[in-house]
Amino acid sequence: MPSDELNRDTIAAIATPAGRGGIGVLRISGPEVPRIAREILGRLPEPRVATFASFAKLDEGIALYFAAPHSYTGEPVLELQGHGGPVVMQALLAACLDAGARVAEPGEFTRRAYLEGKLDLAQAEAVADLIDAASREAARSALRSLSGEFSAAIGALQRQLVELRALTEATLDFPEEELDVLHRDDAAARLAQVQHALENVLARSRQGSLLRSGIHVVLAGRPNVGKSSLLNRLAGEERAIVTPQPGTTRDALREPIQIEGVPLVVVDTAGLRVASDMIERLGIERTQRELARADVVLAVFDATRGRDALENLPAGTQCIEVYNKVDLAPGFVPPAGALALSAKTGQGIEPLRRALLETMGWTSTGESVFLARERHLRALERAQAHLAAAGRETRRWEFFAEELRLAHVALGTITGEFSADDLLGEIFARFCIGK
Ligand SMILES: Nc1nc2c(ncn2[C@@H]2O[C@H](COP(=O)(O)OP(=O)(O)OP(=O)(O)O)[C@@H](O)[C@H]2O)c(=O)[nH]1
Ligand SMILES: [Mg+2]
Repeated sequence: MPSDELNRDTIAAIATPAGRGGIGVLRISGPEVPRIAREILGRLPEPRVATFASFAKLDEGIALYFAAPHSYTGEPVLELQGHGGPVVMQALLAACLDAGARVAEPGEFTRRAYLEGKLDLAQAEAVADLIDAASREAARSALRSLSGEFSAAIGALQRQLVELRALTEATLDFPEEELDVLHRDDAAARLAQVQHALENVLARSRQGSLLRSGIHVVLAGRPNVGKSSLLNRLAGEERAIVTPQPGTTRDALREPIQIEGVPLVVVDTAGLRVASDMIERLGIERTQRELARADVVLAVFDATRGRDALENLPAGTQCIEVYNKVDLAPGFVPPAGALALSAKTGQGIEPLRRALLETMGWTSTGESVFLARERHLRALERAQAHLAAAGRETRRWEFFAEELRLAHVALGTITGEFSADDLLGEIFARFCIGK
């Protein structure tokens, strides 16, 4: 269970973004909230009832009081919805600080919610992921994690492990030969079941992690092959300058796009050739840097000219070859594995979008995906390794049971059942203030 942080202060923060707004929300949480509420509002509002009040004569608006434990943090919470001007909100925050609260750190409200057992760690992370979601698909997955679907899947795996451990430990107490043989078959079958279930969770998590990260796709090719035109086509907007003159693009231009809700960043670059001037030379150096960082390279060729030699494509990076301007090359057949398209007419763009998703490892299985973080993937992989090790220990039950326990612990780090304090610091520091 999460460790408790005793002697909690009362924390306050402006929960709405900085600047002007129709409403500004100030949030306070902690043991001193009832007293501070009386000081600022003149009384403690009835819990969960929207109450119109004057806020320390600085503003007036709706006060909402949540008594512990029925609040976001599990502590007494007061939310003041006032007029969202920066001066008013700051003055109101100052009044709360004068009354004894301190300014909340990023993510501190959610951290308390976690410490109070309102959310587990995976759910707390989902709060930040929902706020930061780069696409609707990502938001939907984050909400699923927030509502506990991911944690429930982890919990189900853990229950299976506990059962198998209990059975095994019972066998340890009765080491008769017959029982041992019986258990060996049963244990192997049950272990295979857990492994299968874990693989399913891992696959769905790997898929979901794509929704978070935003894969970098870099367009590369000789000048004038139509890289910028292709970027514009994929973005659905005229973002990059296109001219018939080779060497138009000098700077790397990044454009966030979505394909089936999967976010990616497409980078247009200066065409690769021997530079004709210093600006172009610098541009081409940038292209090389972008290429070195790319998750996927789109090597663009001109279908009317065929394949150019493209040096310096990073080895080991996934690459899709496309032949552009097929509208000018009727009957053109691309080499095996390459795509033919026209940035001008849009012909062949759909297959390219599908190829991009496929190269990234996205498959629309129809099954819901988990918006997993790198941390979750590592933990699932650790659990997987321990289960594999258990599979090799069906003659030494102590070791078998120990591997199951280690797999259980690895899974427990996802929900925070087993967690280190530095991990908590790292996770919550990336939240926004007031959350
Ligand atoms: N017919 C036809 N013309 C195209 C197509 N794609 C691009 N072009 C034309 O080819 C020329 C170069 O296009 P750009 O998109 O600027 O090419 P680029 O690869 O970005 O060129 P640099 O920035 O100079 O490296 C422009 O005149 C475009 O209109 C296409 O699919 N069909
Ligand atoms: Mg260009």
